Amino acid sequence: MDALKKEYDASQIQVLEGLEPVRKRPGMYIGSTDARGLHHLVYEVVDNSVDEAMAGFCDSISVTLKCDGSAYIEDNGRGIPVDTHPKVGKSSLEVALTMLHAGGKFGGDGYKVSGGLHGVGVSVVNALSKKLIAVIKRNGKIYQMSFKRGEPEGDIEIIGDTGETGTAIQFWPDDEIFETLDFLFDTLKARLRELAFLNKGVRIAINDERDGKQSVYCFEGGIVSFVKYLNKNKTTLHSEPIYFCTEKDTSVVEIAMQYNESYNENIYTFANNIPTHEGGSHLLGFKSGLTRVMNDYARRFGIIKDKEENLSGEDIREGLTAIISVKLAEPQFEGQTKTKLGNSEIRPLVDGALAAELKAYLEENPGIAKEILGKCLTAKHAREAARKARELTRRKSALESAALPGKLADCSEKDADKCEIFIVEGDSAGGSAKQGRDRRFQAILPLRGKILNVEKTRQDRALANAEIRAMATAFGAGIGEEFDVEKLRYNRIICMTDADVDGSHIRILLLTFFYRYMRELIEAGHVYIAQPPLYKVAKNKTEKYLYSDEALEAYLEEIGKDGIAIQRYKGLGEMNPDQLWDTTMDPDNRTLLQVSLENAIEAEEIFTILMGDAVEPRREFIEQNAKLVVNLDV
Ligand code: 0RA
Repeated sequence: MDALKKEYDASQIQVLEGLEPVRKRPGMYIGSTDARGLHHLVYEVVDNSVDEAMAGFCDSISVTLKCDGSAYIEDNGRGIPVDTHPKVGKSSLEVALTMLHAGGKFGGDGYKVSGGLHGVGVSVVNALSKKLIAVIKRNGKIYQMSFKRGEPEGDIEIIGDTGETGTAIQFWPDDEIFETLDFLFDTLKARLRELAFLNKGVRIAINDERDGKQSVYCFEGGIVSFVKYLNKNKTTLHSEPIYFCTEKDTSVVEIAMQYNESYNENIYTFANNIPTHEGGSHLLGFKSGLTRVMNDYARRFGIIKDKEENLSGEDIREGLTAIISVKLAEPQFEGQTKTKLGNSEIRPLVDGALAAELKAYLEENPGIAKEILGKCLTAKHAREAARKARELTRRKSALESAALPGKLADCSEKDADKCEIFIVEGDSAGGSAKQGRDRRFQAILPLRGKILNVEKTRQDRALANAEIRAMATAFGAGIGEEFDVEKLRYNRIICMTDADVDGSHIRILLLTFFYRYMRELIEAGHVYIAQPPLYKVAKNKTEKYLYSDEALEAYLEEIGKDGIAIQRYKGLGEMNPDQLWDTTMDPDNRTLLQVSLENAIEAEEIFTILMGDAVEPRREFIEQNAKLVVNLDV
């Protein structure tokens, strides 16, 4: 990373303005003031520490969640400078913490690679904290300075001597700004692990003093370890990922890739450690280079015949897991969510580097090359079959004037925003649901038997499956590559399954199907899980439904155990239509869980664990599958 090292002094910090705008419009600087924004505060500080690591001055970062609600982030970098800033006459530390900086953290070429999500710097964290304490070890001394809602509480002080260097920032997020102050260990952990993968050799620890949970990450293999981690529950085609790192001018391109036997493409891209969900120039370069080199090789060795068409990009990426990580001086983030890398010079750089490296790899490993290309060829044939199957479906439905599935009980309302569809397992529960529903806006689609496990099925067979076709036609938004969320006929898709192990299995099969074939459905928050009651407790003339074992216990505690009758519901079918409406379907009474996709890497892991070949991790997971969902009253 030598290309990125730059000498730095305080005068290179570009000063712009005070922090009032941050407190006035926090969303502009950290995206939102909900849980997501709250966690961004931690990321912002950590990103600064990671920048120190990228510049080669820091190899250990720790995050501690304190019992008093604060977050404490410490690193062993050079320490934020404390010398007097020539232009402002204040310490650089005070400037860094109380002033907003132009176009990213530091202007000019003072400090080139900047990670922070919005590149806004620690001053934003300070502005949005009711209290912040910075402790700097530098020049043989320990300095400390405290702030309240962004304002200094006194001068910078020397509080001791030290032979070490580093920065420690402790902050208490402001309850006047944030809707929630609860840091989530798992959320932070996932991002810190990602950062540790992306920055090899940097030790990143998280320690939750509220409940004693802790994790430490340090990966000597960097993104090679990342790819192995992503493939850990899969069968791979070659034991070591293909890896290379290329530097040009001030840019660095690092790629690790490994094929597995699954049918999924699993590529994650980053620019300066920031996930680029919308892709961009680095991803385009990767794809074009990959497609060209694979086709060239396949032609040269007669794997595809002269008269045959080329392999498509999708054929080549089936079963491919890859990490593309670029680091560059001035990243341009574009797209709707500002997660698309715009820098056009990166595309040829990635394309060229990948082409050269991969070509050499294939030539040196002819056995692996043959395996990979054999898989690409199978994918090509399956895709051709799938296309035929899709065309058949489309022609057929055109003939039948886009007939809805026979077992769908549709609603009368046509405005998707008002409509919901219950996916119900089995005919008997389907019957109760059909009778109990409000037919104006609630549709019911009963599914028969087990849903196909799409994780183990190629697309052509999945698309031929009757239950899958019924869902696709009922939703009306297409499937797979053609899925278009705008065409959805119901904006709430509600999985209503029994509250037992079978029910949860069916639910996971459904979610897997949505995730693989209609991912936007989940991303846009259209998928929900109904919560049927587990118990009915009757005493004298009162009846009460309870939705969990804890709720049952608490209730029994409250009313006493004399003269009561407890009914345990094993399935939806045991409830009559009125009961099903009252407890599970009535928007005024029910609780729905909304399925969310916060972290794609974790979701990927979950679906692989659940639906892949290994049995034990699956059993463990199903028992606590609530991890996938967040509670939300609708
Ligand atoms: C500006 C300049 C230098 C380091 C930093 C900022 C810095 C900021 C943070 C925030 C958290 N940890 C940090 N570590 C370092 C370089 C100073 C030099 O040239 O010695």
